[in-house]
Amino acid sequence: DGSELVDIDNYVRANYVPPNDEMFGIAKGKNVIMISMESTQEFVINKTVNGQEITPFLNDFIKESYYFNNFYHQTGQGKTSDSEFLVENSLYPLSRGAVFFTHSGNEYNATPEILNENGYYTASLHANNKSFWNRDIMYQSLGYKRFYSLPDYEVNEDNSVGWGLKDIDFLQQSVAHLKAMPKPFYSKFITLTNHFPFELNEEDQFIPPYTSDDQTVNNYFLTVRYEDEAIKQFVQKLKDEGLYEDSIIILYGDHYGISENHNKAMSEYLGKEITPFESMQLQEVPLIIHIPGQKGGTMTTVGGQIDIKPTILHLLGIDTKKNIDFGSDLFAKDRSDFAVLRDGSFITKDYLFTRETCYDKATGEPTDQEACKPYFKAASNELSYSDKIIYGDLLRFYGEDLSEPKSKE
Ligand code: GP9
Ligand code: MN
Repeated sequence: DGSELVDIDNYVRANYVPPNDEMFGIAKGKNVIMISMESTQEFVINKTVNGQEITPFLNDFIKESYYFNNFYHQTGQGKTSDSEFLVENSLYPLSRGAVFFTHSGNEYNATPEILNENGYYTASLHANNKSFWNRDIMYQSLGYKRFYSLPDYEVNEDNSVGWGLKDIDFLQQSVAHLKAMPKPFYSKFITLTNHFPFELNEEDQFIPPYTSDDQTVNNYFLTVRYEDEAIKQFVQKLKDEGLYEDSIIILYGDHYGISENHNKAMSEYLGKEITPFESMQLQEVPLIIHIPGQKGGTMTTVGGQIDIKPTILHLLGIDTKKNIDFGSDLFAKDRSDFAVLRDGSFITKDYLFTRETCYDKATGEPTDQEACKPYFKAASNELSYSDKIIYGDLLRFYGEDLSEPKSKE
């Protein structure tokens, strides 16, 4: 029965943070265009290679958007699929394997399902085989009305590289799909060109390459620069087609692209040693939310992908008080600065805890364990309660009156 959900429900209720009145419903009825930026880490934003910006478009776009610069990916082995899981369920992925494969038959209460109930059309768009990461099956559990996958795109040798259709072509071709959708729509785009090993044709290299002896890192800057161009052209097309003003645009990085195997070149690029503290800071990914008519600004709150679901729902004016969400609205005034990563590391306003060491964020140096101690319980509760929900398929009981003890038969 649902008794196992009672404790968890109490925990989530106790941690509920009410929305910011000034932001709640500010995008009511607007389309949602969300882009998962493949392997895009925060460290490239507002940075240069050989004096040239790596993300010139995003650097400008940030100035007219809300930009969260202390935002972390929380994915595990399920990589992109884990980020999708986090963003749309406000649950943590699993510590091993990909929940998209292992628990696709569970009951969920995901953003697409909630938005269907609120009059939205919901679609995911990704120019890859539909069964990759078991998406075709999992998307049914998440409530997607439509999955535009490989057969929905014109893919040939000229417009492909690496993993498949190039981002510029993918996003350009996708606009026709957007135009055909009933309004308002919630749409999620999953980019691909900036995927390891970051292959790119000569004609798509918009900046001169970085010249370390690490080819992966050198290539990464080029494919991030290409992705930036793809998003720029996409936004322009949204404007040309009259979709821009009626849509909020949400961009986030799905997970890291540069692993610790590349610390030598990264240390050279960043001009500092990559300590465990710096490795954690490299798990930051960009989050950009553009709302038409809003000036935006830089938001320094510490958060993660788990916070996106309540954030979006509140912007659209949808209440989340009864949801089993582990994240909280990033615009909420009373939210605590807190992000828990899947390996149990966590980040607060002033401290960062990883590999049994507590770091002072101001100095990047280890500090007294006592400073991190107050957060240990919360960090482990977050992960273990979320795991319980997934392993027990507990959202089957969501919506039942949990205060009524069920009679045993
Ligand atoms: C595949 C794409 C990339 O469809 O989402 O997956 P990843 O390897 O990044 O998890
Ligand atoms: Mn990915």
